[in-house]
Amino acid sequence: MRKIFLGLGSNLGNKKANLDRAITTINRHYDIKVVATSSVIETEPWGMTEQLEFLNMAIEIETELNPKSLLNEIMRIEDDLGRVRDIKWGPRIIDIDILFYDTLILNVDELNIPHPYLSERDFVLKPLNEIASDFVHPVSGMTVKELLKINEMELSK
Ligand code: PH2
Ligand code: MG
Ligand code: MG
Repeated sequence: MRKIFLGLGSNLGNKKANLDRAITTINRHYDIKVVATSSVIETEPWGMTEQLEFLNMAIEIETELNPKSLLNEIMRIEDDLGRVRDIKWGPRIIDIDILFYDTLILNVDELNIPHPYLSERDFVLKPLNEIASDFVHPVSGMTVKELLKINEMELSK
């Protein structure tokens, strides 16, 4: 079975409700099943720091959709949940990112898998480590557990 992981984030409105709705909506999709969910963690904004704290989590899904179709479906779900696309890395009701699509490495236009900033983001690695600690990053060859450890060492410098 292929291992596909998504990262979820929200920092506008009722953040917990937004994450819950996202999971419900994803799971209701005819060709996507949510098979694992991490806990929800509160995180400091990364990249653009002048904004509200986020709630973040990671989930594992099963789907037969190819990466491009999966991205399209995810963007449609974000739109349905009221996502407005304006500032890069800015505040959002819901953000759903493809983190890993099994061992696939893909960089075309707006679709970059594995997620390009994954290894630098503790708000991704921490929840992901709960459900995918031994998953191997197909580019670096390191497990999520190892990436989290390195990330924590970098942050404590
Ligand atoms: N998402 C961003 C930018 N910064 N910071 C946190 N803590 N959590 C996020 O999900 C997040 C962020 C762009 O997608
Ligand atoms: Mg994102
Ligand atoms: Mg996104």
